[in-house]
Amino acid sequence: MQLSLQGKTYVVMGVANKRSIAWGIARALHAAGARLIFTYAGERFENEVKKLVATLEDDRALVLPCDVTKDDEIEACFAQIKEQVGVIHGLAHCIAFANKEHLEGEYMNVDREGFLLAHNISAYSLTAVAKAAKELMTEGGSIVTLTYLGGERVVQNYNVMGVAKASLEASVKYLANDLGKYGIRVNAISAGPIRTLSAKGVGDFNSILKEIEERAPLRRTTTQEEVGDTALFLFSDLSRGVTGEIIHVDSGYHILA
Ligand code: NDP
Ligand code: N5H
Repeated sequence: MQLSLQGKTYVVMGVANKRSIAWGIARALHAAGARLIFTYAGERFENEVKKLVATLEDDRALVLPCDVTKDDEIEACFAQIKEQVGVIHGLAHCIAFANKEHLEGEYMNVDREGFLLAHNISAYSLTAVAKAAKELMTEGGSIVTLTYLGGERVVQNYNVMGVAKASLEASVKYLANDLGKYGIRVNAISAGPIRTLSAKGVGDFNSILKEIEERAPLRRTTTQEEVGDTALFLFSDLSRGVTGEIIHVDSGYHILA
């Protein structure tokens, strides 16, 4: 059965290029007939995002700037969305950032500024955009964010991002509790490693992928399509009883010792 999200509108935050997990989610939502609104952080990727969105050939799609470190940009972005579409039914938060030098060596080497930057962009931003999105989710809604196993366990080099993901996962639960009374659900997908722009330059990504292929129960690495399809489930009524949940889409790797 093909799920239909005909007549529903979703905000997708965090497409940088065609490899982005956000783009996998967007394709799944688009295939189900949803209307999509894309947000991007800086001018750096504006053209890339606009080019990609054009390939959807959907003239209802919108592309708006939204740097999540700036309250005024979040406010302006959701004011635009309100003006142009009114009601939204869901939001995909696919955003994270930490300084490269804090993603190697010992966690302890992070400084105050780097710690706060990672938490600001990768964790607080979910709460900031959930607050803004709530106002437009007048028919109920579903918010989905992305996390990684390194938020639950120590994974070499993930460091400050792991601490930020732990905060993000706790935020999912507190937000789910706050927003449940408005019919808004909040969940996270904990994805297995996928080669994206963020993962680029990460030392030894090949050996991380090889370990998954050799040891994960499903003996293969995670794809954008697998994450996209789980997001589609979380955005649809099929998951109407699910909130505050962290769903692992990682070939089962997280169950291993
Ligand atoms: P991408 O590099 O494709 O996406 C990261 C996105 O974060 C970019 O689109 C970037 O926007 C956005 N971003 C960074 N800073 C800001 C900001 N200040 N305001 C708004 N957006 C910002 O990588 P992924 O698709 O891999 O990452 C998406 C999510 O998935 C992240 O939360 C990541 O932690 C998570 N994840 C990734 C895994 C993987 O293996 N790839 C595994 C598990 C989780 P811009 O390009 O416009 O700067
Ligand atoms: C254990 C690992 C490998 C080591 C850690 C990787 C952490 C990655 C997450 C963050 C988001 C990467 C990051 O911030 C990179 C930036 O410093 C530099 N890159 C950029 O600025 C690019 C151009 C833009 C688009 O990136 C962002 N984020 O804006 C984890 C891996 C096995 C899995 C993984 C890669 C997880 C994850 O959370 O992404």
